[in-house]
Amino acid sequence: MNIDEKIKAKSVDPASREMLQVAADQNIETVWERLEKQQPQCGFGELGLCCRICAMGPCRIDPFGEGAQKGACGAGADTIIARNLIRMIAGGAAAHSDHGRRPALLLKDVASGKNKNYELVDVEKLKAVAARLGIACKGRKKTAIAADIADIALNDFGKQDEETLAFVKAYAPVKRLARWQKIATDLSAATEKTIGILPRGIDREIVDIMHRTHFGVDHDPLSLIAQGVRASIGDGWGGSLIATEIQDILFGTPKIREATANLGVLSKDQVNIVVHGHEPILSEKIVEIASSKVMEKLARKHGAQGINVVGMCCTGNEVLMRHGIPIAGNELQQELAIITGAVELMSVDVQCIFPALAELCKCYHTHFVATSDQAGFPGATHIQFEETEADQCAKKIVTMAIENYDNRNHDRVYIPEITNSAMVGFSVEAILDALGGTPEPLLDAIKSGAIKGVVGIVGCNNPKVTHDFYHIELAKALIAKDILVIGTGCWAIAAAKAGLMQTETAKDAGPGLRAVCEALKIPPCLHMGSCVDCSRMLVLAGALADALGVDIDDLPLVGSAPEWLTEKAVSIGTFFVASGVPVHLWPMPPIAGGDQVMEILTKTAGEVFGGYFFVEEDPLKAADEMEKIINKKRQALGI
Ligand code: BF8
Repeated sequence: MNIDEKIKAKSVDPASREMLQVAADQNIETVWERLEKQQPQCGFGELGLCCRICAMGPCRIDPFGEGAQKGACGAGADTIIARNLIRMIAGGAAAHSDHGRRPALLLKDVASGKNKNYELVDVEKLKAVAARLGIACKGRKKTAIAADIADIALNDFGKQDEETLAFVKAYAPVKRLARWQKIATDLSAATEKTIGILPRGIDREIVDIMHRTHFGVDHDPLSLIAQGVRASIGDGWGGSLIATEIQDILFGTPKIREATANLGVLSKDQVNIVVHGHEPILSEKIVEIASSKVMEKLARKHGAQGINVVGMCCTGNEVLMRHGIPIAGNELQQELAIITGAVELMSVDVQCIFPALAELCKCYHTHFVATSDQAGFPGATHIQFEETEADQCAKKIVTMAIENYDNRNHDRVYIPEITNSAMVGFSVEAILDALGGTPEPLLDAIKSGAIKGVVGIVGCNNPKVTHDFYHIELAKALIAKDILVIGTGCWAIAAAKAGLMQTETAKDAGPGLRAVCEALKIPPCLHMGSCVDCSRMLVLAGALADALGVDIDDLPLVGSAPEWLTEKAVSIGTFFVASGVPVHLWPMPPIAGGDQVMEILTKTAGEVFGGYFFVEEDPLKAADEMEKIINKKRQALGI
């Protein structure tokens, strides 16, 4: 297929390029065209200088110092920027943590016997989580242990006392916990105002942000950002971690396995069902029901060769990690999957789902099915998912997809024949297994310099950046420098599609990393899961820090969100920084209009937490900067 040069600039992914060409030929609009129509975008908004918090607004600050320097209430640039920024953190932390609440509630219902649609699949994980939380296991039924875990998790959401979250205390490394306490004490003494860093209730910290950013409450950039940090810790070491750990108990802890990635996983002659969004509770059932003999028979009756369930975004990552379900693509490919004309049904739950899909699906035979009470899509078919009727709901969805195969216009189908294989499933447990049960071999490789350090890459696609370009170039540059790359979310999907998660890719790594990968038979880029699974990276960092008797910020670790888009990514970046990890970002977040906010996030944070933000547009320069940081940390550790 001949691809226009303009399309090549939109994505480096060959399958996406083909589908963008198909879309252009059919005159179908995608996110790229819609973004183009938004140009030029508001310069005040880009710098973070627009305030819409009260009805005197919208107010804006003139970045050139000539016009207004204060909003109508008197709020200056840094107050406005800090308020806007922490509202982003609140949005991100709320999305992750509310996701975590669902499996916690489900665990409680499974434990009590109220929900018989699900089971406690991973008893080993159940006991490991219980041990962390100090719950006795000996001689007790697994349902009793599960009930205790669920109670502790649910209590962490709505706690009203000043005590730190149970999950934070159980999982954060000892030195980091003490550091957070000391930071709060020092900041409070310096400002003569009580500033907290350790999160109380997960929900409470989010409400606190909404309260203090309300008109006329907190105007101090430092205490505003400190609250953002507090809520982000409640997300990373609280809500997200609860999601990961309890989903592992309910659905199994990911193990290393082979899988396939990119739009070519859609099938020409099977019923294609795409599961898209973030919460795996329904998609687990869709995968199970779709693989049943009854459904297979029904699909054949309708002329299909079977049923092909594939994933998109993080719901896709969840079923990829646990079952090896092929992944069709990352965030910027959600529309492209529909444009293949081969999708009978796309089932969505929550987060990162374009509302444009509902209209787009009407141009094809595709059923667009929304399932969450929290996510309405005008134009979608809504099939309400209730956990207590999960089997029935999944049957209804799978049957609907099969029956829709009759309506497929085979002449209109275009599936790019492009896929790549990937080794996935690198939970902390799977990594430790691959290392022989302890982190020692990884630590030895780091100490010897075979692996110089580890970079965790997370986050999204953003049409302001050529799709997947930054993700791939950065990862390639890092592995060539003997830096192990781990990551989640849309980065992980980009890396899988680009072949960076194959053991053979070790040949493109530096000699040290290559030798380690070949000895352990692992790729140089490790898929650690969905975005809530950033908690897996925190747990790994914590385990390494504890094993060395140091704090996380002593370790040669760096984070990056190189094509970030969502508020969740802002929360993730912030909890990495709070945990002691320097974090690279691109595109530029909306903070550049405030000198004080910039200073706090790029410098003061480093002095206080050991982690800080830096921004770089060029992936090779970003990789150089990361190597510098890693070398500095190595030097300080004396390795
Ligand atoms: O949670 S990486 S675009 S899909 S926010 Fe969304 Fe960003 Fe993708 Fe998963 Ni994460």
